[in-house]
This record gives sequence, structure tokens and C-alpha cells, in this order.
Amino acid sequence: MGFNIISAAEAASCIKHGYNIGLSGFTPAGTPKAVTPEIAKIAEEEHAKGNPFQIGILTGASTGDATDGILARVKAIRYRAPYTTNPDFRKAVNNGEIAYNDIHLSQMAQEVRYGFMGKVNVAILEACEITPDGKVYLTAAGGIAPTIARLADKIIIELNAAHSKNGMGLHDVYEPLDPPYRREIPIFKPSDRIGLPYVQVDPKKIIGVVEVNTPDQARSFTAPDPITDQIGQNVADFLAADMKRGIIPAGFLPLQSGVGNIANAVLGALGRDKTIPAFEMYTEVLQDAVVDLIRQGRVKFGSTCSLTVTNECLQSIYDDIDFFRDKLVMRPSEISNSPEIIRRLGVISINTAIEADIYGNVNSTHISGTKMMNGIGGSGDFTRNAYISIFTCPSVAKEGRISAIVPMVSHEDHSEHDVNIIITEQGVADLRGKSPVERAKAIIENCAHPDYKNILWDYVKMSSKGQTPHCIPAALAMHDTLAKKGDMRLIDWAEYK
Ligand code: 0RQ
Repeated sequence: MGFNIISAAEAASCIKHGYNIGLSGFTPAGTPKAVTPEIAKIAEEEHAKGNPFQIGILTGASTGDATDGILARVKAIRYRAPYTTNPDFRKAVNNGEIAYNDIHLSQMAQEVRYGFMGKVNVAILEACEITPDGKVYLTAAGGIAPTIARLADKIIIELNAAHSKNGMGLHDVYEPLDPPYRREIPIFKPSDRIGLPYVQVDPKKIIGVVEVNTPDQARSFTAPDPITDQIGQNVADFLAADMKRGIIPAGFLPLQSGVGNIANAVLGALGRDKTIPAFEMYTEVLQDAVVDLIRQGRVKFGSTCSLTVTNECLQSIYDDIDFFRDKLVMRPSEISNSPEIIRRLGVISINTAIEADIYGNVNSTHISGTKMMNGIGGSGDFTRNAYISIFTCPSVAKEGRISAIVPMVSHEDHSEHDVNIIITEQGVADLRGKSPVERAKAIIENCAHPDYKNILWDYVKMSSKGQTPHCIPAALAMHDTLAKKGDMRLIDWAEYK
């Protein structure tokens, strides 16, 4: 191999206060796991001595606890972009301890290249193989690895034996040029390959290789429940009907689906619905349900940024690589989430909302308007550019005390101009071609929980006329009622007129 084998602690000692580190990975998949806990130890030692020690973290999407969790707990993160999911990180962000820049995932690599986030001092890349001339074979995700590897002053490789070398060849590594020299990204179908199976790095920049044998910190799924199953079925029925009407071509269109239990249930339902032909995915995360569907022949090809699957599922792919090699590709997030390609391919996007309003604006990130949940992730990349953009969510949260359908979202990530379809377990609101007033009717009648239908109609009745009727003093009154009385059903509109 020709590189120094160093310990994780030795590698971490190269990271100084004020550095920006760039990490491979996208979700816990493919994220380094050995060096970052050692950085946390250095931070604790320095803090005990009264010295400052904080770093910036630039990566593809969320990481595992070994990065966002451990480093947030020891207050070692000054700056972080983009998406995260860690509860301790979330707590620190909402306490105002971390500067968190929640940008669209497709933009992360280019904004690092444009210099918007400062220098990348050190890149840490997880690999299943590295060659003496600097060919780095990534593990379970593309993320922003090619960009940070090129820009960083120094590189640390975590060579992780838990990822089989069978994974070599699953990646298609491609980095676009920057304006004004940018050209089209020549992907015309999900299975097109346009790059290299490895990240080429300058071997002189490699400080050393840390040998690791640690699986991804994958999240497991809770079993689907009747609500998620019903949402999944509603999505499948809607898509089948759109195909029958000829809106979706008979050969179907590539799908994108977000993370989480709802997304997994949706994919399960689509797989079972035999009126929908075998389809392709052009997505950013691929979960266990899709791997099963590939095995069953229901999914013909999966283009993704990461294999965000359970460790058993990942191992089963490595073990059966001859079957999967021509059915899967992993791409950098700049390509998996590229607006250009999403629009060209006619991707159907399916993402999860925290809340939606009666006009079709969607909040995917903030609880009650101020507290960050996870982040926008790739949901904006796909929603804005999809052929059909779908949002799903249960109609109520917290045993019915919170309605997911509200008069006005308390934070907006996806606007009424981009959102085509809202689906809850109650039903489907098709917003395409509708005015705001028509949309309100569809959303309240088809998606709101029965406990909230009259409440929402009462709001509409008290709104002043206009293109988008609202009663501004009352627009966030359901959120205010939740804060004051703990249950949105206790709203008294008279207090807000
Ligand atoms: O709370 O955790 O205390 O039980 O929010 O909600 O219903 O379990 O749904 O896990 O799929 O998460 C939008 C956050 C949904 C996620 C979001 C509470 C609810 C529960 C979680 P508990 P569920 P999920 C691909 C695309 C944005 C990014 C994205 C997400 C918790 O899907 O981060 O889509 N999406 N990226 O009780 C208060 C409300 C609530 C509420 C739900 N209205 N008010 N709490 N909850 N609605 C991924 C990538 O880009 C990598």
C-alpha cells in the first residue's frame, strides 16, 4: 500500500482548533468512525486546560453518533453543514451552541468549492481499498468525498475492513466543472455511468492510513404500523391511478424516496402493487425495502448516493455482489441530487413533511417554527425539480394533540409553488393545476384528521378574501394554542380575531 499505518489518535493529533474537517459519507453510511472520537478526546483535554478547541465539519449529509453525537457532547463543533439527525447535536443546535448551516445537499460540494465555508484543512475518507497511486475506493456512500479530497491540505484514510472489497466498483465518481465552464452532466438514465469507480487523490497529501473494523452506525427501523402502512398504500394507489390516466408513462418514471419508516413503508407498498410495473430509483438514500425489491425484480435499478441500510442488509449485498453489480450505483451527492438530472429524468419525489398548510406550503425541518429537527436534506433538491413532488406525513402527531395540517406552516422549506401532492393516512390531496382556494379544500377534506376538519374550515371562514385567504393574527394560533394549552384541538379562534 505504501502509506504510513497510524493510530486513530495519531491521526486526530493533526486536527487543530479552528480547522474545518471534511468527511466522506452520507447518513451514517460511509462516514469515518475512528478518528472523530479521538478528536473529541483532544477537545476534552484542551477544554480541561482552559484552551479553546472547536472545529467545523463539512460532510455529505448526516453522520453517526461517532461524529455528530460525540463531538457535540464535548462541545467541539463550531460549525456544521449540511443535514444531521443526531439527538445530542440537535439539542446543542437548539441551545444556540453550534452554527448549523442547513443547505440543500446538492449544493454542498459546490459551496465548499466556491469557498463559501472556508478552507478544508483535513479530509477523512472511509475506504475499503487504497492503491499506492492514490485511488481511494469508497465504502457505502459517495457524499462530497471527491471534492473534499481534492481541496483538503491533508487526507486521512480510514481503511475499514467491515466493508468488503466486493463493494469496489459500485461507485461512479464524477465532479462537475465550475461556472463559467460548466457543461451538462451526461446522465440520461439512472443506470448511466459517467465517472470513475474510485476517488483519485494526490498520494502526497495522505498523512496516513488508520486501520478500522467497525460497521456503519446504521439505524434500524421500527416495524410499519397501520398509519404508515395506510400512507404507503395511499401513495401506491395514487401512482397507479396516475399511470392509468396516462400522466405517468406506462413504463413508469424513476422514484426518489426519503429516509425513515414512512419512506420504507411507501416503498414496500409500491413493491406489492403489481399494477405498477418494475421501476427504477434515482434517489439519494436507498433503504432495506428497496434492496428487497431489487431481489424480487420489482426495482430494476437503483442509483443512489448512499446505501443507508442495516448492516445485515449491506453484508447481504456484498455477499451477493455478482447479482447487485449491474443493479446499483452510488454517486456523489452533487450528482445524485442534481436538479438538472432530476428534471431531465422526470423523477417522482416522495418526502416527509413535519407539517403542511392548507395552501400546500411544507415544513420539513422545524418543530413549532424555531426548533431544528434534522434539516432539509435532499428534499428540496428533489421537490423543486420533480415530475411529480409528493409529501407524506401522518395527519396528527403526539396522540392527536398536534395537527400536521395547519393554516400556515410555522417554518417553510417547500413552497406551494413546488408541492404537487400531499398524502396522509386520511387520503390524497392533488394540488396540481389548482388555485390556493381549491387547494385548501382538497387538503382539508382529504388529508386533515377528522378532529381538525371543522377547526380548519372555521379558520378559512374567518380569513379575509384574497388570492390566498388568511387571517394574519390567527395564522399561527394553532401553534400558539399548542404552546399554551398543550393541544391544538383547544383552539378558540375568537381569541385571535
Ligand atoms: O417525534 O421522535 O418524539 O416520536 O417528529 O416524526 O413521524 O416519526 O417521522 O422519522 O420520518 O421524520 C420530517 C423529521 C420526519 C424527516 C422528518 C414528531 C413525531 C416524532 C419524527 P418522536 P415521524 P420521521 C431524504 C430526504 C427532512 C429531510 C428529508 C426529515 C418526530 O423525514 O428529517 O426529507 N425530513 N430528506 O411525533 C411536532 C409536528 C410533528 C412532530 C412530527 N407537526 N409537531 N412534532 N413530529 N410532526 C434524507 C436525506 O436527505 C439524507
